[in-house]
Order: sequence, then C-alpha cells, then structure tokens
Amino acid sequence: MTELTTLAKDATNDEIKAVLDRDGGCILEGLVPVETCDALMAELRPQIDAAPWNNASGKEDKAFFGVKTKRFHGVASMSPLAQALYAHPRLLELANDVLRRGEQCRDIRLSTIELMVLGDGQGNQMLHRDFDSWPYIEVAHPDVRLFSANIALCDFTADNGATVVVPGSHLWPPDRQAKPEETCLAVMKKGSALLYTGHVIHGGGENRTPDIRTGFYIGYIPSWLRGLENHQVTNDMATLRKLDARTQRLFDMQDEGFVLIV
Ligand SMILES: O=C(O)CCC(=O)C(=O)O
Ligand SMILES: [Fe+2]
Repeated sequence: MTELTTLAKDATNDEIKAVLDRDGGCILEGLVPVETCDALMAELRPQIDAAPWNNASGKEDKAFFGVKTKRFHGVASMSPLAQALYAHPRLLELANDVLRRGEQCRDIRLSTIELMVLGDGQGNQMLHRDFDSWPYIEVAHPDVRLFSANIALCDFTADNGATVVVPGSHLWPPDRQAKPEETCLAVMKKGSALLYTGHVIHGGGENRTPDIRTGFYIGYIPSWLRGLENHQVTNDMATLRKLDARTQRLFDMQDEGFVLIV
C-alpha cells in the first residue's frame, strides 16, 4: 500500500528534500499557526461566499477544475494576511533549495497563488501533473521546475476532498496511469501543507460533506520560467506596491532601475 509521508514541523530541509526526491510529495505538519488560518479565512470567507460556483474563466478550465469548486487568483489583494503564507520564510527557504537557486536559477518567482475551494458534491478531479501547464519544457529527474504547497485552511479529511496524491509518480513515464491502490489522500490538519513537485500525479478529492474545503495553493518557479498568473493584472497594483522589494520580486515586479523607458 502506497503511503504519503507526513513530516513533523521541525523536519530539516534535507529530510523534506529526500522525501520529495523519493515520493514527489509529502505533508509538512503545522507550517502555519491555526490562528493565522482562521484570521485569513475570516477575511476571505465573505469573498468566497459572494462568488458563484464554477467561476473559472475558460471552458477548458471549468472542465478541469470541476463544477462545485471556486478558484480565486489575485489572492494577495484579497487579504493582506495572505503574505504570511506565500512569503512564509520556511516555504521560501525550501523553494530556493528545491529549485536550486544559485545553481539552476538566479532567483525564484510565484507562478500562481490560488485559493481552491471545494464544495459539497464536488467529485474527484482528473488526476494530473501540474507541470503539464508547461508542455513545451521537458524536465528530467531530479531537476524540479515547479515546487508547490497546498496549505490546508481547514482540516483536510477523507470525506471533504483531501488532495489525492500518487507517491513516486514523478518518476513514471508520462503515459502511465495510476491504479486506485497507488493513490493516497493528503489527510492533514488545518495549518499543515502538502508539499509537492510539478511532476507528481495528484488531483482534488471528492467532497461529500456540507462544508467547504479550502486549500491555499502556492506555486514557486525559477525566475527564468514564465508563471501561470500575471500577478500585476490579477492583483491591484496598490497592494503590490506596498510590499517590500524582495516580496515584489516574487511577483515578478522589476526594480525601477531595470525599466527601460522608450
Ligand atoms: O484541490 C486540490 O487539492 C488540488 C487541485 C489541483 O491539483 C489543481 O487544480 O491543479
Ligand atoms: Fe494540480
């Protein structure tokens, strides 16, 4: 029986990297304090409730995401508290390390931040690899070009849509399909995070409860790769301008000195 490894909060980066290298994903317990998750949800909840189900923009996106789901971008502007997650020092340290900043990239960027809400009746999402969003780039193991965290803003349970993960599938040939017994559920407590790399097979789980399941997705990429979200369009610029220079770089905002005025 395949298992997803859960690591304690004080696991070292080397321990986490060893599991990511072997399995392509793991759970890191207690990354974010429960109080931070609750405060963030208090800010986000009215905005979540106000949006319709199936709010993705394109036809293909709707089919991929599911019908009883709400997806949000521009999350930095939805709540200033979100910074505690996407700029979490531990995640930045890990992202720099896993993406091999200094060796394979000069710096890291945010590909996308996505609030992923699964509602009552949302079925299992199609299993996929997130790096398939970059179909023109081939990546050979052990190089990682996408490092992701899905932070649980509520408990993720077997019934409310805990992410389905296929440990070890980052090493599989592209066309190998996962058998049911090869899948695991990322069952975890509020504040814990599913950490995974772009090539591991996974998908949102089925929510059979009356409550919403809310995951805070953060994807980090090397600075040379184009991200999925244009943060300067999805967020309002006033929010981004208030951030410190290091955080602005995560959003691909250039230092003034680099801007050519023609
Ligand atoms: O909802 C989840 O837990 C995962 C969703 C996902 O993998 C995706 O939309 O790419
Ligand atoms: Fe995904």
